[in-house]
Amino acid sequence: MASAHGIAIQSSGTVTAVDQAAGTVTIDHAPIPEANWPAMVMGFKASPAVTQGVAAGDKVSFDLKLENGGGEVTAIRKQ
Ligand SMILES: [Cu+2]
Repeated sequence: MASAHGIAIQSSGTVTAVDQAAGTVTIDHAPIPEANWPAMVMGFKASPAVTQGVAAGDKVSFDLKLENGGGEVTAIRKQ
């Protein structure tokens, strides 16, 4: 099976939490077939610059760098 490690993808969802101090964002995201993930709520790494102005309840699309079963959100766009 091909590994999704390190690839950059786009997805969408609803933000459920932002923790700028911890550098995380939690998103109720759409299915991500590149990672074999169904729709789910999960936390991702995200720098404070990326989550600036983003709040729980925002519907967003986002760029995600997959890594080791998780990932880092590198851009967020409000819908
Ligand atoms: Cu997930």
